[in-house]
Amino acid sequence: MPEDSIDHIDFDNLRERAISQPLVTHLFTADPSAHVFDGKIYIYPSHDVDAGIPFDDLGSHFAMEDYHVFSMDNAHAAVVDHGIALHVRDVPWASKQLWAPDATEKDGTYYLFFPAKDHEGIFRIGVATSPSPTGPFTAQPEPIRHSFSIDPAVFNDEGSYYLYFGGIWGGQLQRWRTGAFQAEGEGPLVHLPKDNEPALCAKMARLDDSLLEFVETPVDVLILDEAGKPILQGDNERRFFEAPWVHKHKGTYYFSYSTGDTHYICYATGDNPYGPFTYQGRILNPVVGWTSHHSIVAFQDKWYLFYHDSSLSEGVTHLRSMKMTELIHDELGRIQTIDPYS
Ligand code: FUB
Repeated sequence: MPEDSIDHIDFDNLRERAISQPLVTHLFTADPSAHVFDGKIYIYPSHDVDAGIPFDDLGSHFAMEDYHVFSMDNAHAAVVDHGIALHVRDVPWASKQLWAPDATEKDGTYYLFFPAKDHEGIFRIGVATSPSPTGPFTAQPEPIRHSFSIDPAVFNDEGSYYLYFGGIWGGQLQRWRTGAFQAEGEGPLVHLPKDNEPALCAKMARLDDSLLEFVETPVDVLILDEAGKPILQGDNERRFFEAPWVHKHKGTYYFSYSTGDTHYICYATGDNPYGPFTYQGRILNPVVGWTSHHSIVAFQDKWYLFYHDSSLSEGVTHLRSMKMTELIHDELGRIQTIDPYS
């Protein structure tokens, strides 16, 4: 929901109509990536702060400096804040803007994947490791080789690990169309495809055994329409903007993502982790706040959507609160669209 429309919102009424409440209120948290490790839910969100930087289309106001990890013993349990898990000052290659992270586990080591701007102002993706799911995490001295842009999401497909990433506008994905970073040109629309051209795709690559490197050059995550044609850049209500996520349900791979300036979380399905994926529909209608970003996780016998909104901060786009609600796949595998306010 755009920031200029919040003047008319009755926030008391909106908070009453919300289908779920913030999981924590002592911090602002966003972009929640949830996983189940050893029978508990762990959440890896961004930690939103107000750095006094004005709103712009490049997301400069998202000036986050650290990550906290949260856990829940079950889907209804109290949320525990495990404190600072990683700070930007402890990441040698990074300068600022710790945006949406994700995590995974392999052989007893936990891996936190995170984007940040390097010392040249270019978004890269780093990895930090810990023997505990709650950290503290130790960052690798360099970002992942050949990584770029934002919003890493790691998907463990029965022991093969894939990293999905990317985001347009402030996430800089459009600046990598030639394979090298194009620094010249102002504003978020520079270097984007034309409206009648295929949309810019999220990227993905399989990780090597160490989970610290790609084994391949990142490839496009193609989203096709019902006729088998690539979704176009001008199709703002369906094209990829940011926040990729993959889950697998009954053998089908679900690629979900945010449409950014139209504020939907949508999904597409495929029969393998590389896609292509065919557009299916909306998972989440717009929340209060400009961004929408989610994760989807199975816990015990249910599926949950983790998401965020800005209702607690009364519409401040960069002060968001993570939430969760049940997500339903129907008998045909379609995801029921969720309305965040009833
Ligand atoms: O939290 C900063 C950015 O906002 C994320 O990386 C995007 O997905 C959007 O939620």
